[in-house]
Amino acid sequence: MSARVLVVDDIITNVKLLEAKLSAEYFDVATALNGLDALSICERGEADIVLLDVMMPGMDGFEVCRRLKSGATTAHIPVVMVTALDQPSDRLKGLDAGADDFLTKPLDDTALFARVRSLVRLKSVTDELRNRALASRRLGIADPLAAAASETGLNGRILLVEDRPTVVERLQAALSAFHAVEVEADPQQALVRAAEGEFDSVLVSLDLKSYDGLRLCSQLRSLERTRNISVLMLGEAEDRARILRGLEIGAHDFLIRPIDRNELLARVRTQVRRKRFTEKLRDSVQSSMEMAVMDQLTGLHNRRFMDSRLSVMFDESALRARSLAMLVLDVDRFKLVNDSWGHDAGDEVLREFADRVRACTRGIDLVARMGGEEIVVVLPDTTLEAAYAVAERIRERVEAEAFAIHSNARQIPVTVSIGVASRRAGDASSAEMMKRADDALYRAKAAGRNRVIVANAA
Ligand code: GH3
Ligand code: MG
Ligand code: MG
Repeated sequence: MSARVLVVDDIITNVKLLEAKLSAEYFDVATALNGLDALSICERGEADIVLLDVMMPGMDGFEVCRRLKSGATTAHIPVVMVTALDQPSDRLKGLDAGADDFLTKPLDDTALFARVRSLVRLKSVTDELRNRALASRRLGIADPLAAAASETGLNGRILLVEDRPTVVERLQAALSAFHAVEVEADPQQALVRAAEGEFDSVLVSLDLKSYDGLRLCSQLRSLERTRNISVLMLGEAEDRARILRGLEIGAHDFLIRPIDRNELLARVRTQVRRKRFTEKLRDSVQSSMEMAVMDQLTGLHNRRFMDSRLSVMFDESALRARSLAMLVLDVDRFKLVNDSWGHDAGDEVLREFADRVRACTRGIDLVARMGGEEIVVVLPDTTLEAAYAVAERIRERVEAEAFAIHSNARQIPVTVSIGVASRRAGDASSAEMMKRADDALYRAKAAGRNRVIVANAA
C-alpha cells in the first residue's frame, strides 16, 4: 500500500511543488491550505504522515501540531514541520508541540524522501497495533489510545553510547534533569545492556574510536529484545550519508554535533514518548488477547475458551482411545450470599471458590468459569472413578473452611454441588458428555446439595 502524505501550506505554489515531488516518488498526496482542513483530514484517518508549514495565517503550524498530538485519534500520525528558515527557536517550538521532525525550505529531496519513508515505515507498525488496540476498546478495556496519547515522554531510561568523556559529561548533565541516564563506551557491552535493561532510548555515537556506530544501530533494530527501543544517532554534519543510511536501517532520529542542549532534550523526549506510545498499545493488545480467553473476576479461563478447547480435547481422547472426564460445579444457594451480604461479597466468594478448585486440579486440567457461580473442569486421561475423587476433594475443601468476605471481616459457610461424567465410546461429541454431567449436577441439587453425583459410565 502506498503511503498517504498530507501537505499543509497556505501558499498554493508550495503545495503544488511538494505534491509534484512526492507523487513522482509514488506517494499518494492530499493537500490542505489551512490548519482546520488539515485537522479534519487527519481525524478522518486519511493521512499517514503530515508535512506541515509553520507560518500560516489563522492557526499556525505549531498549534496544528499540538492539536494533532493531543488528539487520541491523531496522536500517532508523524508530523514533519517545514520551516522557511533554519531557526533554532522554531525547531524547539515545533519539537515542544510534539513534531517528529523538521525540514527546512528550500527542501532537499534526499532528506525529504528519507524522512518521509522512515516515518511511514514507523507508522505502519503503529497502525497495526492501533487497530488491535481499537478492537480491545470494543471489549471494554480502558481506552488505550487516550492513555497512549497522554504519555509525556519524561523520566525515560536512556543509554548513551559514547566514548569521549567530555561529550559524555555534557550530554549526561543535560539529560539527567529529566531522565535516568546510563553511559556505555563499549558498543558490544551496550548491546548486552540494551537487551537486558528496560531502556526507552539508546543514543549512539557514529564517531566511536574502534567501532562503527551504524552497526550497533542495525543490531539494536534487529534484535528481538531491543527492537522496540528507539535509536537516536549522534553524528557530524559532514557525515550526512551515514546518517541517511542509519535512518534507512531503522534508526529513529539523529542529532548533529555540536549538539544543542534544547534540541537534544526535545528529541529525546519525542523518542521516549513515541516508544512508550507503542508500548502502551502493545500492552493493551496483549491484555485484550488474554481477555478474550480469561475470566476477569476469577482469572480462570472463560466460557469461550472452554467451548473451543473442550471439543479439541474430546476429539483427541477419542482418537487416542484415552479416558476423559469432566466436572460441572455449582455453588449452593449462591443467590442467598448476594442477597444477604451484597454483590461484592458474592464476588469474593467466587474468587475464593475458583482458587480452591484450582488448588485441587492439575496443570493439564482445563478449569473454566462458565458464568455465574458455575465452574467446569475437564480432566484428560482421567477415569470416572478418579474424577469422582477429584470432585469429592473439591467438595470437602469448599465445605471444610468458611469463606472470608467483607475483606476478611466476616466468614460464611459455602457448599458446592458437583456433577461428574466421562466420555463414552458412543458419544458423538463433547456435548453429550456435558449433558450427562449437567444432569448429574441437577440430581445433586435435588438430593439436597453439598454432594457429588456421578453419571453412569455406560
Ligand atoms: P442453587 O443452589 O440451586 O444453585 O441456588 P443458587 O442461588 O446458587 O442459584 P441461582 O442460579 O438461582 O443463583 C445464582 C446467582 O448468582 C444469581 C446471580 O445473581 C448470581 N451471580 C451470577 N454471576 C455473578 C457474579 O459475577 N457475581 C456475583 N456476586 N453474583 C453473581
Ligand atoms: Mg506559510
Ligand atoms: Mg448455584
